[in-house]
Amino acid sequence: MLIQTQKKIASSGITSLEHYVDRRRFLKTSASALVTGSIAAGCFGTDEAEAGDPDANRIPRKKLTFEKPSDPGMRTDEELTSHKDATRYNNFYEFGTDKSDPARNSGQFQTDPWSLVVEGEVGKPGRVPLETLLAPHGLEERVYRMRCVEAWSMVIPWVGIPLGEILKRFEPTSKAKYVSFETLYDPERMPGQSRRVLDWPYREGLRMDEAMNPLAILAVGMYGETLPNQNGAPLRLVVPWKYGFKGIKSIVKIRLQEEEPATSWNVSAPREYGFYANVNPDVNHPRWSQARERRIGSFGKQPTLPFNGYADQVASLYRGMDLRRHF
Ligand SMILES: Nc1nc2c(c(=O)[nH]1)N[C@H]1C(S)=C(S)[C@@H](COP(=O)(O)O)O[C@H]1N2
Ligand SMILES: [Mo]
Repeated sequence: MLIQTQKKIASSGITSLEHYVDRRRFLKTSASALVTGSIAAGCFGTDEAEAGDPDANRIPRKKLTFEKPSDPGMRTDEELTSHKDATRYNNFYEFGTDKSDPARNSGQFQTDPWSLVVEGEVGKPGRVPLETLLAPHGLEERVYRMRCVEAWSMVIPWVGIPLGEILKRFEPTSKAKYVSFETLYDPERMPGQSRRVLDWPYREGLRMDEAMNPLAILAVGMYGETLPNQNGAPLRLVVPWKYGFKGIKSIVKIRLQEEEPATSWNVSAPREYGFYANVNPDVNHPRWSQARERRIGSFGKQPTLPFNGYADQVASLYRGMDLRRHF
């Protein structure tokens, strides 16, 4: 499985992925190795860092490997977005609203120690250190398309754990119909939060059956390493059939509940952003047509697919629903 992966990536001939491919040559480890520090700290080449390069003052990432092969539906063979683009062109308003701000302003953000609070409609609520949260699970790699509502997209190799596997450990009650997520609120460490550009802390949510769909993951890494801060370290949500803003970063709290949770973008601009936000080329955002998208790193535009190309896996979740609500 691992060898096949290397071939596939090598054959795409993307030179900026050299390091990524190198990093795949590691012994199997479990998710616990991520946080017990048993993997050597690696960084994306101090040799690569140029003057003014955000990598120059970045806290080093750790190399990751994954135990569980993921099936073909979870691994597109489209060309990967370069590591550089995926880590320099970001939306993470806690560190500024320009695309280059998160990489420039998040380098020193400390994510260790980190813990997650799980509360609400669960049999076993509590605050769990990240290492305890991850320890029982094997990491998986998922190569997903990511589509932002601003009409650009990327292809990213995530490393993570199915969200449903994690939620089950907390024993959801029969009243758990929705999951609500919250990002850290700490304006001292996240300077963008001192401006009221959004209703802080950033909050997102899923319906319980969406959360249990095997495509939904909590990611702890990308390109074979722990997440860069600008991509939502140490723990972020990835739901590839929805617009990027659903993929909440740097999560500190998960709450299971009976009612549909409030979400930051919907609270801030209800005419523009809904709760479902399933990728839909037929429903336009007031400012951006959703029919086509620009794949970062390539020229021109390509058509956007319903549910971002994951309709086979998720369309059944929405049978009988008004498609307009999908925005
Ligand atoms: N906490 C938080 N999460 C966030 C955002 C944000 O501003 N704050 N931006 C969202 C948006 S709009 C997108 S497109 C993706 C971008 O993820 P990436 O930078 O890893 O590509 O993160 C999402 N998650
Ligand atoms: Mo986005």
